[in-house]
Amino acid sequence: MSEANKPYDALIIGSGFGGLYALHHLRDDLGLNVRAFDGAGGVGGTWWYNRYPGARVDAPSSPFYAYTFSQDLVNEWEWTETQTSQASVLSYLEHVADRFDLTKDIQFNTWITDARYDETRQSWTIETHTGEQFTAQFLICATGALFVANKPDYPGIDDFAGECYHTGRWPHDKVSFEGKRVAVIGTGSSGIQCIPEIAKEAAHVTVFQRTAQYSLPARNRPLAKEELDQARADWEQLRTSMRYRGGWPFKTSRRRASEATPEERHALYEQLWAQGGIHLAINSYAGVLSKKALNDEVSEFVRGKIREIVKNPETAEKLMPSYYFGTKRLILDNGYFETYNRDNVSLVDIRQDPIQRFTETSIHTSSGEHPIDMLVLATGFDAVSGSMLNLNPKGRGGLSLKEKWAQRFDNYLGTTIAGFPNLFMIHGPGAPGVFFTMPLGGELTTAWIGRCIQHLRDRNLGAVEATEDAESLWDREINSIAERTLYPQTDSWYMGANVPGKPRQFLGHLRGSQYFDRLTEVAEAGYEGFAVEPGRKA
Ligand code: N01
Repeated sequence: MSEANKPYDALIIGSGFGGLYALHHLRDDLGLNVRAFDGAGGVGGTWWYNRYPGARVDAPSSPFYAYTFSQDLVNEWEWTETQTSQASVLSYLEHVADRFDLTKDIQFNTWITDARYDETRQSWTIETHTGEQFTAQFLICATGALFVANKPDYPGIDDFAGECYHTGRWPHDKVSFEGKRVAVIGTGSSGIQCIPEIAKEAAHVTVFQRTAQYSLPARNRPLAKEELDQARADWEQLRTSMRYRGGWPFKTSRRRASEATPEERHALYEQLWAQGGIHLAINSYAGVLSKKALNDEVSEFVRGKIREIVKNPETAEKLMPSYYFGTKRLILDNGYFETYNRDNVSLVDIRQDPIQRFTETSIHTSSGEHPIDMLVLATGFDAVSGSMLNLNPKGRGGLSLKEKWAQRFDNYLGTTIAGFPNLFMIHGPGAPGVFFTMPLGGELTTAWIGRCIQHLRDRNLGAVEATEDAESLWDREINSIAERTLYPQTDSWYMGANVPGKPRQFLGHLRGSQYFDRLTEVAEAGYEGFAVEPGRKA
């Protein structure tokens, strides 16, 4: 029997952290017949594509940005730095794929061009770019929260004749910057990670900045053997802490700002800045992301640090962020602001001096022409909803996801969608996604999906589908959490504000631990908010 004609229980799209674990759990723990697909030539998802120089996990990661489910895996993998590099995460995922014998069930270099639900057969059929079809009762979309590249459409940009790379689609062959005049557009995590590395080699780097950013020193360093051994010894307890502390094993501060003097607060900010990582955001005082006055104080502290680091006062002023600290993804850098002290780096604030057009060899802004040899687009992604819309599955009655999500990304629990029975998303809109450690978040979501599938199988049920009422209540639930914070007041990819024309909606669940409690409650209440259908095949 050809692979395409085999009867599958579940099909998985994507082989990043989410898809790999889904394959392992559904196949090896639940005994389902599963096949996975990936458009890339290997496993890794985000880590397969984002190979730009300086790419690292944007959190104090090792050994926590990793799978938690296997103590043996934890014991055998040697993390070497506190802020893991892309190459290291990718090697780890390749190791996981080998160790759990996952690769044999993944079809690489395969784009899924269509996915349709058959109401009579209660199953999904997907089609690949070569015309092969596969059918299964369940479709698991591990398509990636940060996958679809956001590319600016400045007049003439396609006329540019030099090398052009998007950070999220970086080539596998080495890119040389030597002797080149490089333009970088975008100063999110990707831009801020790659600019210092490109500047070390290029003749000149011109950064085109739309929004000045808060970025904190990563203070990346070698991970001591004793630290790693301690984490291994305490793994079960750390894993539980991560589950109940928003994805990381660190305690967040409950200190009250009102109980400290301004001088004491400043001294604490200094100490946390020196410590590096995300400590300034999570370990200063309670409410940095919800109380304006406190947020203003922390914002001003970081602006002061930028002024201290950047020697040219005019450049420093252009680098002053003005949105609420932490309401865009916090960035950890390795010498970003220091890079502006180099002679071969200059900064264009495109809010003051907008990009007007491209030519074959240059970028024109309102103040003049910038001749360049290479263009690096660090302009981010159509985040969270983009990869699902790219797949555009067709659900009940042929309803396409593009139609369903034309105005709002309605879903239930960030993982299911009314009108799309038996389809599950990992890290969909409304799930904690980047607000939790993504590998662990993927494991917990997959465990819930597996439990739901088992529930159906044990009862000979053929389909499970979120109700529209449950979607509305869910939408209110996650938005009411976001509205208690300063996040919705900032234009960010969290709000869909980075992509022209995208509906404005908060795209994540801010309380990951509470979210996973909700998933358990829903399951224990007999899958509250879902309609089920008896199986028709038996
Ligand atoms: O993308 P971004 P990113 N003209 O959207 C600018 C994760 N990540 O790839 O702020 C000019 O953050 C845009 O400007 P503005 C991480 O979660 C993870 O850097 O919208 N500029 C911004 O400066 C991160 O948050 C790791 O005004 C334009 C930049 O481009 C997420 O990926 C490592 C523009 C885009 O910043 C995305 O980061 C790196 C235009 N038309 C990233 N359009 C890991 O650790 C956009 N910009 C896994």
